Amino acid sequence: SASKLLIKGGTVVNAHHQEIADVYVEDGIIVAVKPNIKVGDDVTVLDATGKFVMPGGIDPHTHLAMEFMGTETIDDFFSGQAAALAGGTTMHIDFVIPVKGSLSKGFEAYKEKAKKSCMDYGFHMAITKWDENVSREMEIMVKEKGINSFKFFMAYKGALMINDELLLEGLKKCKSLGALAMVHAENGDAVFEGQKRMIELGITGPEGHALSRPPVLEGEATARAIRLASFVNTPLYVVHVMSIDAMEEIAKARKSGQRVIGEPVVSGLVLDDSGLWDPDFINAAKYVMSPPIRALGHDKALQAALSTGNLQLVGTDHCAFNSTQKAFGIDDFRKIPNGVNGIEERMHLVWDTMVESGQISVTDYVRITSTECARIFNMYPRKGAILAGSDADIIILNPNSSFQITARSHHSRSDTNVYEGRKGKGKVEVTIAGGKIVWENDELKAVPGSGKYIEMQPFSYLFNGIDKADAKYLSSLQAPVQRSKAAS
Ligand code: DUC
Ligand code: ZN
Ligand code: ZN
Ligand code: ZN
Repeated sequence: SASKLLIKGGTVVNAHHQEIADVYVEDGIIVAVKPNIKVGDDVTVLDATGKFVMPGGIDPHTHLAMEFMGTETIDDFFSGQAAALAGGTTMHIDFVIPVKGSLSKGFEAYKEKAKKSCMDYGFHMAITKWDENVSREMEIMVKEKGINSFKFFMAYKGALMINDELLLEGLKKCKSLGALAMVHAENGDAVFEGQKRMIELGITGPEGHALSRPPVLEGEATARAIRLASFVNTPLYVVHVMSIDAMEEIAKARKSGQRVIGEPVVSGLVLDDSGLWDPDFINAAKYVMSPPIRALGHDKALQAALSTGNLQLVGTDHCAFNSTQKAFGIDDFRKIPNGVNGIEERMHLVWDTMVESGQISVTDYVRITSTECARIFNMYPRKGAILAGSDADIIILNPNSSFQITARSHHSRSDTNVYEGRKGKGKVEVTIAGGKIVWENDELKAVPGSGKYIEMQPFSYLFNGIDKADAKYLSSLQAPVQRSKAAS
């Protein structure tokens, strides 16, 4: 029956180890991983000889069915996840946006949107303002709702942005709850100024988007967030690291021992900003995301940082819009909905760019596309591993086959694709989610409602020893110096 599966003869890859072995799955769980497993004829057998058997991808950063910039992202929890499965990703973590300032209402709204899920998912929570109620609700989210990460926006002035005072409050609250603080790091005041400058110069097209918010603004905000997290002594996760400037701040902080995680996204790793100068508006507008895709050179530097361990895992920021939505900004780049696709393309593009090119090993590939995400958000080894007892979220990748990307055949609802025409080596031939074959022979069998909500517990490994460091700091504070009140 479909609930019993044997994957035979492949190279089974985990983040620290690879070996030729069989993988036996029953009722959605991996039961055994060892050579020469014998089974009865009620078991579906997949031959993986010459192929890699790896944990399904986990995308730490997506926006499905999100209301944003006067519209809603074109992929919902079904189409976005279907696209994910076709590209070898079996879980994602999406950002809940509060409703009318209420985290609980936002959470309920997202649980409702996610009812059509065809793969497992988890949630981060975006914090877009600060008051006592938000602080109280953060506690409920962590203790009762399975959320262990909160994202703060240092950009989007007048909409989502919070200032340093509130960011500090948020960092302290995250620390007390054992939740991971995440930041969108761009200097929002300076971006606002940069945008005005472009419009005054008459630069209203998509290229104005990149010119108005250069890497220096990402570097500044990244450095500031890192220092504030150091002051509070709590771990920090920097989402969508797009520039050398931001990456170098993260590398420096990590070298000094600070617990900072840097997440590059696929668009930043494999694209450069040249598309934004395309004379065709839609061709250019499809590349508009924030922070912007950078000039040639940043891409290669971010790849190198991933390979040396200065950056830790790869997301997508999948936030897809179609041409009609992108056209909202035809007269003013500030009105172009920000976001690019990637949930379907991530596993292939990272394989081709990083493994096929020889920059990283296959075990490293598993770490940066799956295991590290599971560890950071406290889901390991249920997720991110091919071990007895882990969820049966598995892909079979053929390194000798090839992929080709086009909007004509992708599974996203968008009519464009920022990776249009890309080809590469390595193809996900089979995707197994929750023990079921959902992608095989280029055929998708995504079942709405089959995805589960994965609750994530606080105090991941990033918090180990934080209290000791605090105690050391406190004990190092000397008694106040006693000074005589009389003037001498
Ligand atoms: N950047 C995007 O491009 N889209 C969604 C939100 C964000 O920060
Ligand atoms: Zn082993
Ligand atoms: Zn962001
Ligand atoms: Zn995002």
